[in-house]
Amino acid sequence: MTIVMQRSPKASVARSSPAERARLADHPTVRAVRARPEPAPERLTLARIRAIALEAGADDAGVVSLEHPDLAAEVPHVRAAFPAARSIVSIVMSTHPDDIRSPARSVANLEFHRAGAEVDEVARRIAVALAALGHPSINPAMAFPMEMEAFPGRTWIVSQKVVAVAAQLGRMGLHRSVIHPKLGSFVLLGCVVTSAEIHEEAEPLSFDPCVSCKLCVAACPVGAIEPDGAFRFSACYDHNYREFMTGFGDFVEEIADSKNRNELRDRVSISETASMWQSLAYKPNYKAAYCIAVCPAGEDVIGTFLRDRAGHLRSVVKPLTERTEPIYVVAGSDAEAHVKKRFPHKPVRVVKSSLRPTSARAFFRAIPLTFQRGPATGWSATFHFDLSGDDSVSATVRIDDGTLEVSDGLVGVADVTVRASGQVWLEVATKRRSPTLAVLTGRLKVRGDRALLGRFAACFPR
Ligand code: B12
Ligand code: SF4
Repeated sequence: MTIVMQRSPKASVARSSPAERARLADHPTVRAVRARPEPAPERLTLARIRAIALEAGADDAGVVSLEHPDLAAEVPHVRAAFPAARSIVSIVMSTHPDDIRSPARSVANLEFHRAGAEVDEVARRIAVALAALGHPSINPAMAFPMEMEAFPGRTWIVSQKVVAVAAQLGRMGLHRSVIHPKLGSFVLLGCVVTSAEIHEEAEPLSFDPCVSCKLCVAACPVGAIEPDGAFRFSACYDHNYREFMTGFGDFVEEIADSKNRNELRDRVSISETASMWQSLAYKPNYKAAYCIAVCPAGEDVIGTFLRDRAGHLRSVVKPLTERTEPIYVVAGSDAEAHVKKRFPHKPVRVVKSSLRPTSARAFFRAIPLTFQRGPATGWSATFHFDLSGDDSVSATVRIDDGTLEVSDGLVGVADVTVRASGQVWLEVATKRRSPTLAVLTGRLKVRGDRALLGRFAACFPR
C-alpha cells in the first residue's frame, strides 16, 4: 500500500517558495493594498469611545480595561472569544417601562426582545466603527444564543453586569440586576470587546441608585429575591426560563414519558404547549421579570412613586402579584413553599429541576445554585465526599441551619463520609441509579448517619 503524504494548505502557505511569493506580490489585490498608505490606529480616549457609542445609538456607555481587578474572572472567557482583547466597551439601552410593567406578558416580552435586538445592533455598529479606526473588535451577544457546549457551566462570554458596574454605569440592585442612576432598572446591557487600549478610569458613581424599597422582594412570584440580598438562582430559572433551554428540555421529557396523547394532555395543558410553540416560533417568552417591572429606582422613573406610593402599588405592583398564572416550581423547593404561602391564587405547576449536572465535579459547582434553605433549616452536618475514577472529587459540604458551604478537599470532622466512583455518585445524585442498590452492591460506601444523606438530598430537590 502506498501512503501519499499531503501537505496541509496552511503548511504550504507558511513555506511558500520565492516563485509563489513573487506571484502573490504581483496579485492585483496585494498591489492595490501595498500602494495605499496604512493609517496608524487612532489612539482612543474614554471620551472618544463614549462619543462613538452614543453616536451608534447607545443611551449610555463606558469603557474598562481588562486589567481592571473586577474583570479578572472575565478575562479567560473574553480572550477565548477574542485573543486580541484589551478593553471592553459597556453600553446601556433603555427599555420602555410601561411595556415591561404590563401584566400582559406578550407586551413585556416583545419589549425585551425588541430592546435586546437593538442592543446587539448598536454593539455591532460600535465594533465596526472601532475596527475602522484600526482597533479590531467583536460584539458578543447581549444574552443569547451563548456558547452552549459549556452548558450547564458558564455559557456567556461576558458578564455584562460585572462590566457595566466596573464602567461605573450603575450598581447592582437588591434584585441582582444593574440599576442605572437615570434609567433605573429599565435597561438592557451590551458590550464590545476591543483590542483598543484604555488607560483612564471612569469617575466612581457617588451613590447607589437602589432605594431599598424591597418591592422586588414582594413582587417575585417564586421568592427568588431575598430581603438580605441573596438571589435564588434555581427559583428564577425554573419558572422564568420555563420556555428556554432546559425548561424546554423538561417539556420534551414530559412528551417522552407520556404513554399516549391523553396522558400528555393530562401532564401538559394545551395552553402550555401552545405557549411553548409561540416561544419557539417568535423568541422565547419570559414568565415574570416582575422584579424589574416594579422597581421605582432611577431619576427618570421614580417620580410617580414619590408622588403617590399607594398609586404605584395599586397600578404597577398589584396587577402583577394578583395575576392568576401557572408558577413553575420543583417539588420540595423553597419556591414551591413561597408560592403556596404568598400567592395561593397562583396555581403551582410542578416541574423537574432544569439544572442537571453532567459530571460529579459539575455537581459540586452547581449545588450552590440549587440549594434550598427551607429543608436545610434547623439542623447541621458535615459531609465528606471521596469520589474516585476519571471524574474524581474530594469535597466537603457543610450544611448549617439554612446555609451551605462547599470546600475542596476533606475538611474538618465528617458526620457522613461517602466513597464511590464519581460516575456512580453522579448517577445516584441524578436519580439514574438506586442509592439502596448501590450500597448493597458495595459501589457506594457510606460511613456515619445514613439518614443525614436523605436530608442532604432534600436540600437539592430535582
Ligand atoms: C445567567 C443570566 C441570568 C440567570 C441568572 C441571573 C443573575 N442574577 O445572574 C437567570 C436565568 C436567572 C436570569 C434571569 C433574568 N435576567 Co439574565 N442574564 C444572565 C446572563 C447571561 C449572565 C448573568 C451573569 O453575569 N451572572 C453572574 C454574576 C455576575 O451574577 P450574580 O448575580 O453575581 O450571580 C448569581 C447568578 O448568576 C448565579 N451564578 C453565579 N455563577 C454562576 C454560574 C453559572 C454557570 C450559572 C448558571 C449561574 C451562576 O448565582 C449568583 C448568585 O445568586 C446575563 C447576560 C450576560 N451575558 O451578562 C443576563 C442579564 C443579567 N439578564 C438580564 C435580565 C433582564 C434578566 C431578567 C429580567 C430576564 C427577564 N426578562 O425575566 C431576569 C432577572 C432575574 C434577576 N433578578 O437577576 C439583564 C440584566 C440587565 C440589568 N439591568 O442588569 C442581563 C445583563 C442581559 C442583558 N444583556 O441586559 N438571567
Ligand atoms: S425594587 Fe426597590 S429594593 Fe428592589 S432593586 Fe428596585 S429599588 Fe432596590
